[in-house]
Amino acid sequence: MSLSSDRISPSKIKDGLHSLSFVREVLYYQKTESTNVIAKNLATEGTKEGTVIIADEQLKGRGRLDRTWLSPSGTNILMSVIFRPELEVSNIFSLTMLASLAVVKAIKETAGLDSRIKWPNDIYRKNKKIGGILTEFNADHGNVTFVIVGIGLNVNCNPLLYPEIKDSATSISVSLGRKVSRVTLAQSILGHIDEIYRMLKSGKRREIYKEWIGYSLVIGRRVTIISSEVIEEGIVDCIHEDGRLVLKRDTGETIEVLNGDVSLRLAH
Ligand code: BTX
Repeated sequence: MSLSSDRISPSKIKDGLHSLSFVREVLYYQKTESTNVIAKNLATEGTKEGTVIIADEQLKGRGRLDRTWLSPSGTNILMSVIFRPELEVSNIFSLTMLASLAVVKAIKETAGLDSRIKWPNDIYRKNKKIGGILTEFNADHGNVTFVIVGIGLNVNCNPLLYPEIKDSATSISVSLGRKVSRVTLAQSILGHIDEIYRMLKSGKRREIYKEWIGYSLVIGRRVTIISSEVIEEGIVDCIHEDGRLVLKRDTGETIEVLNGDVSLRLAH
């Protein structure tokens, strides 16, 4: 596939999305600080849900806890979506679930590859990170006013070029041995977002959760969880619908780890 055929443009993306009720507008930036920052600013100004911001390059791509999201220009999917769900803050994890499920399904649909979800927000291919979700929100009296779901997916990049992630990351093209169309992938992700969001709005949160949990990389696995200064080790017993992870320590005692300031490593 030539690079020019993989250029992202709003019209190319929107062309394949006629039947989607959710996607209202696609905004494209060749280079920006972070699509999540743009989306947050737009949402604060009142921009409607279904607005999608896509960039070819981010100067300050962000992960959780102010970490950096790396992505060479013009190779990957860097996308943020504005939602205005009728949701209590305690259910905000539903949007992270929705996005990770949409990404896993799109990878399968477009590239034929299996991937899994590593709680709380990462997409893994075998034991390497291929994508991540950054969910940020604004609330008023316990009710969500908007949610920004940022999606970073390694599509055609070679993670070996970045010393920081060369051992821990992979991409679709590395897994597949050939490049794939970012436009097709982005359309597929948005298609699945549309479908899953409709399920969420019609009260099918439990069904989304059940499907999401089926893709979990960590359930039943021995893990080390680093949460702030505290390190916990044990077997992942379950993950609740609201994102709480239940870890069984070797003593048999179970503890809950909340979504948020938690990173998780698979133990050897
Ligand atoms: P995270 O905090 O789980 O992951 C960030 C960590 O992942 C980094 O500290 C680094 O170790 C590693 N990492 C950085 N870049 C990559 C990469 N390309 N592939 C694999 N591993 C990497 C995950 O945060 C959430 C990332 C969301 C990114 C999207 S891109 C569009 C939107 N805009 C924005 O600024 N962020 C989101």
